Amino acid sequence: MKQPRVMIIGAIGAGKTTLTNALLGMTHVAVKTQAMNYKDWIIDTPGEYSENPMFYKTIMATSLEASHVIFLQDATRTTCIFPPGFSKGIPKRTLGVITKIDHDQADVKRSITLLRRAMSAGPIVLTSAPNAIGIHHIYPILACETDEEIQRYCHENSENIVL
Ligand SMILES: Nc1nc2c(ncn2[C@@H]2O[C@H](COP(=O)(O)OP(=O)(O)O)[C@@H](O)[C@H]2O)c(=O)[nH]1
Ligand SMILES: [Mg+2]
Repeated sequence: MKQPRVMIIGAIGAGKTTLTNALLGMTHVAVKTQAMNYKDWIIDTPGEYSENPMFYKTIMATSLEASHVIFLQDATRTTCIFPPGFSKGIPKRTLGVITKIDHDQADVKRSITLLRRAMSAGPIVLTSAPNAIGIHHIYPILACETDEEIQRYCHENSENIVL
């Protein structure tokens, strides 16, 4: 199995760094900072890159170094910062992650609708970092080699994953 290398994009405060740390803790790999936002097999991007269209080119260019791009959507947010169809400009496998589903203000259904506009294909995993919900499904999905494998995994774990 090839080690995935994933870039995480999303708004400021959406939970990118929290998710990065949870994923790295979970897979028991040493955290070695290779450059500013490179943490082992994860590229944790600043939220400004997703929020400011001036940085879209940087996102596109950096995605070339990754095998996958994770689109993060904060369940408490009423808007999605990515423009419609944004994932079409990124020639990599995409995975959606909804964060903060534990929050009082979370609206999971709304988040899925918002995220689908930006990310047309790929599964969406529902997560809560403090409650350790959903996060353990991310690595197995990234490790899948084919779309069929992804679909099988998602159907078997459909309580926290939407296809
Ligand atoms: N309730 C809740 N808070 C979260 C969750 N994930 C992240 N947070 C909080 O959201 C805030 C921003 O998280 P951070 O990872 O720094 O966001 P980033 O700017 O996208 O890197 C922090 O206070 C986190 O503790 C979650 O799943 N549930
Ligand atoms: Mg951060």
